[in-house]
Amino acid sequence: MRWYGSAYDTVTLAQIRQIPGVTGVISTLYDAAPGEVWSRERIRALKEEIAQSGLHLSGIESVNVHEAIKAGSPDRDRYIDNYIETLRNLGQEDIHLVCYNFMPVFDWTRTELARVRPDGSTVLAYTQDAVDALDPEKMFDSIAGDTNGAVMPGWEPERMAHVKELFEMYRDVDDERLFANLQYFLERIMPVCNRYDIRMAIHPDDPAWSVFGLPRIIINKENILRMMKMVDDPHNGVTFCSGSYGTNPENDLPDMIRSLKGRIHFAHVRNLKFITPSNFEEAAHLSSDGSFDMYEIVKALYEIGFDGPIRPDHGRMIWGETAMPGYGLYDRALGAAYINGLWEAVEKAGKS
Ligand code: DNO
Repeated sequence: MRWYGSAYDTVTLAQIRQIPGVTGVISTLYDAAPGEVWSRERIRALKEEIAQSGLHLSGIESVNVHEAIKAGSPDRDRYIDNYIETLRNLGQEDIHLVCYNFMPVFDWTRTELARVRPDGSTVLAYTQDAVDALDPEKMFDSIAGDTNGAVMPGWEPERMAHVKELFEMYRDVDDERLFANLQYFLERIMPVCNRYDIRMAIHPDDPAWSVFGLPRIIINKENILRMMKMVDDPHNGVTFCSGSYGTNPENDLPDMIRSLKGRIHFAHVRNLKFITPSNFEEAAHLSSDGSFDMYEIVKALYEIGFDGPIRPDHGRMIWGETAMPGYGLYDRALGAAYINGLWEAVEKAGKS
């Protein structure tokens, strides 16, 4: 399960501990700004707090990448040096998985955070027309009212206050330039990843296409394989997020998983329901509630010998819960139980 830390999450470690089959959490220092060095003391305190609840810290989501690195600004080396120091500190504290993304300006993008479904649950949703009609500077304000008081990952108010300047940084950055900036970053961090055996797991762009004209590259099989070859080291790997790659119905999810054998270090498993190809809403994890065949996704992960952490992803808001959109307890707990059920079924079918 993803857990944002006791200062930010409405869900407690004690609650997570009681979800059957959940043994660990993926967490972060949520208040650390991109570019900041994480101290060993703070990492250790997070680890110990989690261990005291009977769980373990399975990895970090996310150590965010400073915009100067993504945009390739002249001061990027300073921020890469800091990133390397954070990785070294994580490695020395025995943490070996780091999820990050390389999306310019906005992390994941949704146009509604609480669309009501027929059963009264609410979900996050995306409509391309709504994005096209929106001034990017207003994007933050348009979602800020709907967050149930939570700071949404990737949508920190301090960063969003500078959206205009952030856009300016990317004026000359196209997809090719973004690939080159990613390569530069990875080549610089691989030595520390090798030394401490840290698996870097890039999160896909969500949705898997350009929004507001910004470049976006981690969107399909071709690009992700290009990225794997560009820095051909097993520590350069991916977070396979079904809900993000799945935003583009042309992405064949089980096929993508099979093509990434050995390079998927972390899996986010969730379902989406398409209304039209560019209008989708999130769904319960079950295949029958959305558009994906979840059995085939889990089967593909099993068949490639995936051995990293797997977690339920965004859940619906149900049973009157108030929490960070997508990150309540109840529906994610149902998702965890379902994924465990699929895994058991696939495993036993494989042995029979
Ligand atoms: C949204 C998440 C993303 C993800 C980052 C990884 O709910 O999936 O914010 O954690 O893109 O860096």
